[in-house]
Amino acid sequence: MTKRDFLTGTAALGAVAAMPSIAYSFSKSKLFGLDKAVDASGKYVLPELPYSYNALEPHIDEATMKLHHDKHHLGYVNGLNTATQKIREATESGDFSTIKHWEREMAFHGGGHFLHTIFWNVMGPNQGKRSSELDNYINKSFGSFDNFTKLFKAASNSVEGSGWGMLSYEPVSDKLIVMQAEKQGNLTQWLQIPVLPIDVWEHAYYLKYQNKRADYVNAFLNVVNWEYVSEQFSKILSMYK
Ligand code: MN3
Repeated sequence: MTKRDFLTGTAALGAVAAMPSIAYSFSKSKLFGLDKAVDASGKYVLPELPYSYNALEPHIDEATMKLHHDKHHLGYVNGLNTATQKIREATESGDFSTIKHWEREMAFHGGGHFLHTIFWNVMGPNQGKRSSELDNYINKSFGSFDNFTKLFKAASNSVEGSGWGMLSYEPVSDKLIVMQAEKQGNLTQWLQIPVLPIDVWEHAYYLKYQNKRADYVNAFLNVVNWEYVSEQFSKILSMYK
Protein backbone atom coordinates (compact mmCIF):
# COMPACT_ATOMS: atom_id res chain seq x y z
CA MET A 1 0.00 0.00 0.00
CA THR A 2 1.50 3.34 -1.02
CA LYS A 3 1.31 6.40 1.19
CA ARG A 4 -1.18 7.92 -1.22
CA ASP A 5 -3.40 4.83 -1.11
CA PHE A 6 -3.27 4.90 2.65
CA LEU A 7 -4.21 8.56 2.83
CA THR A 8 -6.97 8.19 0.26
CA GLY A 9 -8.29 5.35 2.38
CA THR A 10 -8.12 7.56 5.45
CA ALA A 11 -10.15 10.23 3.72
CA ALA A 12 -12.67 7.66 2.58
CA LEU A 13 -13.01 6.43 6.16
CA GLY A 14 -13.66 10.00 7.21
CA ALA A 15 -16.46 10.21 4.68
CA VAL A 16 -17.87 7.01 6.10
CA ALA A 17 -17.87 8.56 9.55
CA ALA A 18 -19.76 11.55 8.19
CA MET A 19 -22.48 9.65 6.38
CA PRO A 20 -21.99 6.02 7.29
CA SER A 21 -25.16 4.59 5.88
CA ILE A 22 -24.72 6.06 2.44
CA ALA A 23 -20.98 6.07 1.94
CA TYR A 24 -20.38 2.58 3.27
CA SER A 25 -23.42 0.55 2.34
CA PHE A 26 -23.72 1.99 -1.12
CA SER A 27 -20.08 2.03 -2.13
CA LYS A 28 -20.11 -1.27 -4.00
CA SER A 29 -23.45 -0.86 -5.70
CA LYS A 30 -25.07 1.36 -8.25
CA LEU A 31 -27.83 2.27 -5.81
CA PHE A 32 -29.40 5.62 -6.56
CA GLY A 33 -26.70 6.36 -9.16
CA LEU A 34 -24.13 6.94 -6.40
CA ASP A 35 -21.48 5.13 -8.45
CA LYS A 36 -21.50 8.22 -10.69
CA ALA A 37 -20.82 10.54 -7.75
CA VAL A 38 -17.13 9.64 -7.64
CA ASP A 39 -14.55 8.97 -10.37
CA ALA A 40 -12.00 6.17 -10.67
CA SER A 41 -9.38 8.22 -8.81
CA GLY A 42 -11.67 8.76 -5.83
CA LYS A 43 -12.44 12.39 -6.67
CA TYR A 44 -16.04 13.40 -6.14
CA VAL A 45 -17.80 14.50 -9.32
CA LEU A 46 -21.15 15.99 -10.26
CA PRO A 47 -23.29 13.29 -11.90
CA GLU A 48 -25.44 14.29 -14.85
CA LEU A 49 -29.17 14.44 -14.28
CA PRO A 50 -30.79 11.17 -15.37
CA TYR A 51 -33.30 13.20 -17.45
CA SER A 52 -33.52 16.63 -19.07
CA TYR A 53 -33.79 19.82 -17.01
CA ASN A 54 -37.40 20.32 -18.07
CA ALA A 55 -38.49 16.69 -17.64
CA LEU A 56 -40.27 17.35 -14.34
CA GLU A 57 -42.31 20.33 -15.60
CA PRO A 58 -44.74 21.64 -14.52
CA HIS A 59 -44.13 20.26 -11.01
CA ILE A 60 -40.48 21.19 -10.74
CA ASP A 61 -39.49 23.92 -13.21
CA GLU A 62 -36.52 23.91 -15.56
CA ALA A 63 -34.90 27.06 -14.13
CA THR A 64 -34.91 25.61 -10.61
CA MET A 65 -33.48 22.32 -11.82
CA LYS A 66 -30.63 24.07 -13.70
CA LEU A 67 -29.72 26.27 -10.76
CA HIS A 68 -30.13 23.51 -8.22
CA HIS A 69 -28.09 20.90 -10.08
CA ASP A 70 -25.48 23.01 -11.87
CA LYS A 71 -24.75 25.50 -9.08
CA HIS A 72 -25.88 24.21 -5.70
CA HIS A 73 -25.03 20.55 -6.14
CA LEU A 74 -21.72 21.41 -7.81
CA GLY A 75 -20.91 23.58 -4.79
CA TYR A 76 -21.25 20.56 -2.51
CA VAL A 77 -19.05 18.46 -4.79
CA ASN A 78 -16.34 21.12 -4.74
CA GLY A 79 -16.69 21.63 -1.00
CA LEU A 80 -16.38 17.90 -0.34
CA ASN A 81 -13.26 17.62 -2.51
CA THR A 82 -11.71 20.58 -0.70
CA ALA A 83 -12.52 19.18 2.74
CA THR A 84 -11.19 15.76 1.76
CA GLN A 85 -7.97 17.35 0.49
CA LYS A 86 -7.53 19.44 3.65
CA ILE A 87 -8.05 16.40 5.87
CA ARG A 88 -5.49 14.51 3.79
CA GLU A 89 -3.02 17.38 4.22
CA ALA A 90 -3.65 17.47 7.97
CA THR A 91 -3.08 13.73 8.16
CA GLU A 92 0.19 14.04 6.22
CA SER A 93 1.51 16.97 8.23
CA GLY A 94 0.21 15.90 11.61
CA ASP A 95 -1.25 19.40 12.10
CA PHE A 96 -4.83 18.87 13.18
CA SER A 97 -5.44 22.40 14.44
CA THR A 98 -8.22 23.02 11.89
CA ILE A 99 -9.60 19.47 11.80
CA LYS A 100 -12.88 20.36 13.52
CA HIS A 101 -13.68 22.81 10.73
CA TRP A 102 -12.81 20.40 7.92
CA GLU A 103 -14.69 17.50 9.50
CA ARG A 104 -17.78 19.71 9.61
CA GLU A 105 -17.17 20.76 6.01
CA MET A 106 -16.82 17.14 4.92
CA ALA A 107 -20.03 16.11 6.69
CA PHE A 108 -21.97 19.09 5.31
CA HIS A 109 -20.78 18.88 1.72
CA GLY A 110 -20.71 15.08 1.72
CA GLY A 111 -24.27 15.00 2.92
CA GLY A 112 -25.17 17.53 0.26
CA HIS A 113 -23.41 15.64 -2.54
CA PHE A 114 -24.76 12.19 -1.68
CA LEU A 115 -28.31 13.26 -0.85
CA HIS A 116 -28.65 15.35 -4.02
CA THR A 117 -27.45 12.43 -6.11
CA ILE A 118 -30.18 10.27 -4.58
CA PHE A 119 -32.72 13.09 -4.85
CA TRP A 120 -32.28 13.49 -8.63
CA ASN A 121 -32.64 9.76 -9.12
CA VAL A 122 -35.79 9.23 -7.05
CA MET A 123 -37.63 11.71 -9.28
CA GLY A 124 -38.46 11.27 -12.92
CA PRO A 125 -40.94 12.00 -15.70
CA ASN A 126 -42.45 8.52 -15.24
CA GLN A 127 -43.85 7.40 -11.92
CA GLY A 128 -44.34 3.68 -12.47
CA LYS A 129 -45.83 1.59 -9.69
CA ARG A 130 -44.70 0.81 -6.17
CA SER A 131 -43.68 -2.80 -5.66
CA SER A 132 -45.73 -4.99 -3.32
CA GLU A 133 -42.56 -5.31 -1.25
CA LEU A 134 -42.35 -1.55 -0.73
CA ASP A 135 -46.07 -1.33 -0.07
CA ASN A 136 -45.80 -4.08 2.52
CA TYR A 137 -43.07 -2.19 4.34
CA ILE A 138 -45.02 1.08 4.12
CA ASN A 139 -48.09 -0.64 5.54
CA LYS A 140 -46.29 -2.40 8.36
CA SER A 141 -44.38 0.80 9.24
CA PHE A 142 -47.10 3.45 8.92
CA GLY A 143 -50.41 1.60 8.62
CA SER A 144 -51.12 2.75 5.08
CA PHE A 145 -49.66 4.69 2.13
CA ASP A 146 -52.00 7.56 3.00
CA ASN A 147 -50.61 7.67 6.53
CA PHE A 148 -47.09 7.66 5.11
CA THR A 149 -47.73 10.62 2.80
CA LYS A 150 -49.35 12.60 5.64
CA LEU A 151 -46.36 11.98 7.87
CA PHE A 152 -43.86 12.64 5.05
CA LYS A 153 -45.52 15.95 4.22
CA ALA A 154 -45.84 17.05 7.86
CA ALA A 155 -42.20 16.21 8.60
CA SER A 156 -40.92 17.83 5.38
CA ASN A 157 -43.04 20.93 5.81
CA SER A 158 -41.85 21.49 9.36
CA VAL A 159 -38.09 21.13 8.87
CA GLU A 160 -36.72 24.19 10.59
CA GLY A 161 -34.74 26.27 8.10
CA SER A 162 -32.82 24.36 5.41
CA GLY A 163 -32.87 20.61 5.27
CA TRP A 164 -34.50 17.43 4.12
CA GLY A 165 -37.46 15.20 4.76
CA MET A 166 -36.53 11.56 4.49
CA LEU A 167 -38.17 8.22 4.15
CA SER A 168 -35.51 5.82 5.38
CA TYR A 169 -34.95 2.16 6.06
CA GLU A 170 -34.06 1.45 9.66
CA PRO A 171 -32.40 -1.97 9.70
CA VAL A 172 -32.47 -2.48 13.47
CA SER A 173 -36.28 -2.73 13.51
CA ASP A 174 -36.55 -3.75 9.83
CA LYS A 175 -38.99 -0.91 9.27
CA LEU A 176 -39.27 2.33 7.35
CA ILE A 177 -39.13 5.61 9.25
CA VAL A 178 -39.61 9.27 8.33
CA MET A 179 -37.05 11.71 9.65
CA GLN A 180 -36.08 15.32 9.25
CA ALA A 181 -32.52 16.40 8.53
CA GLU A 182 -31.52 19.98 9.21
CA LYS A 183 -28.98 21.32 6.72
CA GLN A 184 -27.50 18.16 5.15
CA GLY A 185 -27.58 15.77 8.04
CA ASN A 186 -28.22 17.18 11.52
CA LEU A 187 -30.87 15.24 13.46
CA THR A 188 -30.47 12.12 11.35
CA GLN A 189 -29.78 8.75 12.87
CA TRP A 190 -26.81 6.52 12.25
CA LEU A 191 -27.57 3.31 10.33
CA GLN A 192 -30.69 4.60 8.63
CA ILE A 193 -30.61 4.22 4.86
CA PRO A 194 -32.30 6.91 2.74
CA VAL A 195 -35.08 5.58 0.54
CA LEU A 196 -36.85 8.78 -0.53
CA PRO A 197 -35.29 12.11 0.37
CA ILE A 198 -36.90 15.44 -0.46
CA ASP A 199 -34.81 18.61 -0.54
CA VAL A 200 -36.68 21.36 1.31
CA TRP A 201 -33.99 24.03 1.13
CA GLU A 202 -35.54 27.17 -0.32
CA HIS A 203 -33.32 26.88 -3.42
CA ALA A 204 -35.25 23.72 -4.28
CA TYR A 205 -38.55 25.54 -4.70
CA TYR A 206 -38.39 29.29 -4.17
CA LEU A 207 -38.31 30.36 -7.84
CA LYS A 208 -41.63 28.66 -8.52
CA TYR A 209 -43.29 28.25 -5.15
CA GLN A 210 -41.80 31.15 -3.12
CA ASN A 211 -42.63 30.52 0.56
CA LYS A 212 -45.23 27.84 -0.20
CA ARG A 213 -43.17 24.82 0.74
CA ALA A 214 -46.25 22.65 1.19
CA ASP A 215 -47.20 23.16 -2.46
CA TYR A 216 -43.71 22.11 -3.50
CA VAL A 217 -43.85 19.01 -1.27
CA ASN A 218 -47.13 18.08 -2.95
CA ALA A 219 -45.51 18.65 -6.35
CA PHE A 220 -42.55 16.45 -5.41
CA LEU A 221 -44.89 13.58 -4.63
CA ASN A 222 -46.26 13.93 -8.17
CA VAL A 223 -42.85 13.27 -9.69
CA VAL A 224 -41.54 10.43 -7.53
CA ASN A 225 -40.47 7.52 -9.71
CA TRP A 226 -41.95 4.79 -7.55
CA GLU A 227 -40.83 1.97 -9.77
CA TYR A 228 -37.21 3.09 -9.41
CA VAL A 229 -37.58 3.68 -5.67
CA SER A 230 -39.06 0.19 -5.29
CA GLU A 231 -36.10 -1.34 -7.11
CA GLN A 232 -33.60 0.51 -4.93
CA PHE A 233 -35.49 -0.45 -1.79
CA SER A 234 -35.33 -4.10 -2.77
CA LYS A 235 -31.55 -3.82 -3.18
CA ILE A 236 -31.28 -2.17 0.23
CA LEU A 237 -33.24 -4.98 1.86
CA SER A 238 -31.04 -7.56 0.13
CA MET A 239 -27.98 -6.09 1.86
CA TYR A 240 -29.41 -6.96 5.23
CA LYS A 241 -31.10 -10.30 4.64
MN1 MN3 B 1 -30.58 21.34 -2.62
